[in-house]
Amino acid sequence: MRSYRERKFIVKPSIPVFTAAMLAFAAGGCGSSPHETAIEPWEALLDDLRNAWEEEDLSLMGSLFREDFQHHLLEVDWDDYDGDGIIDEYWGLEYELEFAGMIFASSDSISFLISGDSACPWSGDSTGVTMALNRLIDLKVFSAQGNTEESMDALFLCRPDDEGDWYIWRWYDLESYL
Ligand SMILES: [Ca+2]
Repeated sequence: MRSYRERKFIVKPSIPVFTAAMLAFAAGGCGSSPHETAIEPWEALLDDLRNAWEEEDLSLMGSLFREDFQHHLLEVDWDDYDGDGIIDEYWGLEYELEFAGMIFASSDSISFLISGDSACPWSGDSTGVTMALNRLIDLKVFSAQGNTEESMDALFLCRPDDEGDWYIWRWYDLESYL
């Protein structure tokens, strides 16, 4: 796997991917539920995503996704990650874990903050079971070789699998600020 992520930490403006922006628009207008006391399954997933990153726990991270998981990248990050000669606009579970493992291997500690509380049924799923969550992610990686920071708007789509267990189905990078 190439060391692609360094490019992602480079400070430069980026243009949101059109389709992802449309998805964000479709997910707009969602309300939060400030009066809910029990944590919703999709919120628990994002809490665990944070824990997996900060505790550098690939096992936990792997439990948050399924085989059909897709992480859609900003256009500046599109590349031929699997070497088949075709530019990849997203990657799946295997590359998500490989990417995280690469970051973990080179870091002393990681801060992975997720902010935002919107959640609503995703308009792309007529059954209404898939939840759309817009979040701001602040990722800081500390290492002896230097620290890196990334701030990213992202859209997560969460849904239950055949067993009824919730998982992160899609992750869309929408806009990078650092
Ligand atoms: Ca490819």
